[in-house]
Formats: sequence, C-alpha cells, structure tokens
Amino acid sequence: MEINAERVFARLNELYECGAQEDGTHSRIAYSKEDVAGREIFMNYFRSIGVQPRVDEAGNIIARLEGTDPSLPAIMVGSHLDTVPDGGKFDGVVGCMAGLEVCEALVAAGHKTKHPIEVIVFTDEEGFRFGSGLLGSSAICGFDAGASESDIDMYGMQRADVIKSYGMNLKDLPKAAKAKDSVHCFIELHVEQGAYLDRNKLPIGVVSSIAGVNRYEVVVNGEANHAGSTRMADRKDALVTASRFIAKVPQLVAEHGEDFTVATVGTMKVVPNSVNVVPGQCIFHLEIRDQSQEIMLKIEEAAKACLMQECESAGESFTFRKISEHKPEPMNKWVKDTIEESVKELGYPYAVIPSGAFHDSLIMAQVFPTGMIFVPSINGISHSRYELTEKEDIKKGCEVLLKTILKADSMNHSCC
Ligand code: HGY
Ligand code: MN
Ligand code: MN
Repeated sequence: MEINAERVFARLNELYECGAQEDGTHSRIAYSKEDVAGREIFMNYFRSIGVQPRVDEAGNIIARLEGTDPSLPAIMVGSHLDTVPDGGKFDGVVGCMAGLEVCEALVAAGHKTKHPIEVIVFTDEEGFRFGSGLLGSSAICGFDAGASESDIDMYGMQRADVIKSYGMNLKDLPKAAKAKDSVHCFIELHVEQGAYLDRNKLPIGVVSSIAGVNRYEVVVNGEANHAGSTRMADRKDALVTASRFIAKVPQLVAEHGEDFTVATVGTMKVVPNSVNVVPGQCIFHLEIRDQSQEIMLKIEEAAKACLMQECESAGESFTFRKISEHKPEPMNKWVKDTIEESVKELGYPYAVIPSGAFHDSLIMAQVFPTGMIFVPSINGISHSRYELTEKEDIKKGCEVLLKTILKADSMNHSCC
C-alpha cells in the first residue's frame, strides 16, 4: 500500500490557502467562514473516494470506512483543522490528512480491515475564540467542555450565536458521546511543535505522555482617569499592576517548576484602551503547563499570591478564575507499544518523547486507548506561519500510522 506524499502536501497547501486573509496571513479560526470552507474541502476529499462523512452534534466530522466485521469497535484516527491566528500549514491538519491518505491507500489497494476505520476532525481544538478548546474531543468522551451559551468571544459575539451559525446547539453536545467499547483505539499523528526531533535528526516521535494545561482569566481592577491631569502618585493604573505581575511569571516558574514547566500570559485586554486614559481594567489569560499536576497547582498558588501582593501594594483589586483544567495524561501502553513496533519494523530512527503541547488525545486518553505519533517541526516552530515539516517526514509518519492501524486491526479488544 502506497502513501502518496505529493497528494498529502498538495492538500495541506489547499487547506492553507482557503484560510487566506486580506492582510496576507492565513487562519482557519474555529467557527469562521474559512474553517467552514476548509471542512467542506476535507469532506469532499472523502466523497471523492466514495465515503460520505457525517457531522455529529458537536460539529465533529466523522468519515467511516466500514470493516469486514460489523461487531467490532472502530479504530479512530484524526486531529483538528482549526488554527490559531496566522498559524501554519501543519498543526492538526497533518493528522486529518494522514487519516484520509491512509483510507485512500487502503481503498486503492482494495484492502478491507476487520475493524471499521473512523477519521475524525475534532471541533475547536485550539480554543482561540473563547479561551478554552478541545470542545469536540470532550463531547466525544462525554465530558462537559465548560462551554456556556453566554460565553463572549474576543469579537464580542455570544457563543450561542456563533455555534448556531455553525449548525450546532450546545444542549445537543452530550449526544455526540461515544460509548467506551465502541472505540478499539484512537491514534493521532501530529507535528511535534518542539525542537527535539529536528535537533536530533529523528523522523518519528512516539509520544509517552501529554502535559496538562490549566487556564485562568485574570482581571485587575484599577481606576480609569485622565492621562494628562492625574499625577503619577494618584494613579491606580491596572496595566502597570498587571505588567508587574506578568514580568514575575518566569521567576515563579523558575522557583516552582522543572525544566519543561511553562507559564504564559498570551492575551491582554485594556479597558478603556485609549491613549489618553489611565487603564482602569486589565483582563488577561494565564496558562500553566507541565507533566506534573502537583507542580501546576504549586505555580497556580504562587501566581495568586504574587498577584495579591502586587494589587495590594497598588491599592487595586483582582479576580483570578480558572476557566479550564486538564491534568497530564500518559498514553495507553498497548497503543504506544504498537506504534513503537511499527516504527521499528519500518526501520525509521525514533525517540519516545513527551508532548508539551496539548492535543485532542489529551482528552481521548481519559476514555479510550490512545496513542500519538510525532513528526518533526523544523527548528521547533509552530503556531506560526513559519511552521514547517518536511514532505519525507510526513510520508514516514503516514506509513507509521498505516502500519499501526493494520497491527491494531489484528489485535483482539479483550487482549488490550
Ligand atoms: O495549545 C496547544 O498546545 C495546542 O497546539 N492547541
Ligand atoms: Mn495548535
Ligand atoms: Mn494541534
């Protein structure tokens, strides 16, 4: 069975181009018209090989290739198509295109697996608009994604309206849940988004575990006032106080974290956001990630204490609200071992590595036997237009995925 890397690359380019923006950047933010267009292109690829995908109640696209034994649970593969703003061609899309390519190779070879194969595109993995993502995978697992109809996105739009225009209704989300025994395993191919594989010239990573991620919305309340007539000593400048806190975040990580612990403030909203007004309020998101939940909680406590100190000394107040919480997850042993055996048989150099980025697999692993395959990100760049993965490495990743599917297909559910 042949993986056609040229075809995969051409499709990655087509999806990228459908996210072209007027300012020259490319984005397919979840629920945007570009996201809708990209999903349609993806579904058409499946239609062209005679498979009609369905869209579930959470907006997930599921394309199913029937197996020879209808009583068997599905082998699921896939990832996400939504991007961050000015994102690249590979994050998420590689996993969806790889699932499609494997199906196309199987169909072309006339090879029928025993288990059905389901290629899934999860809804809103990135969580850019509402601050928390993984919506589609959470719904598949029967978890509450913490989404509320009254959530307001960064453009001031209500979630209820945004998802309605996407053909979804929040109250129907639970109907997307899959029974535990309906999934044999879930395998996600993804770009590493870090530099380990590229630095070590390895084409494949077998993922051992995925870092946990907690997100917080922080509001610092100062006092808006005239920027010309309010003396420096009389100000309660929320942006200055927020900045003092943010500048200390790296220090908190150094004190309480380990080598791969990270914490980031990646958004900032200043109210009223006027050049001649002392900022009265700052709203920003803090994110903490690590392979240890204990360390994440230690940093949370330290961040709260630090913020309290800064606000008290400035005479200001704050709120600190956890908006999402995901603990670190190890990958399932039999799926991980099956991926590793496949790489060995193909003769590709590889390493077993943890993932610092999160993925839908972080959620899927809590319910279904889940494993991940990484391919290198050149210079470790991702969430950027400069994201790059070589065609040859994507081909190898697809081959590992195909071999892993075929091996998993021959395994008995009760043995795993
Ligand atoms: O943010 C992440 O780790 C993922 O790429 N969405
Ligand atoms: Mn991403
Ligand atoms: Mn991703």
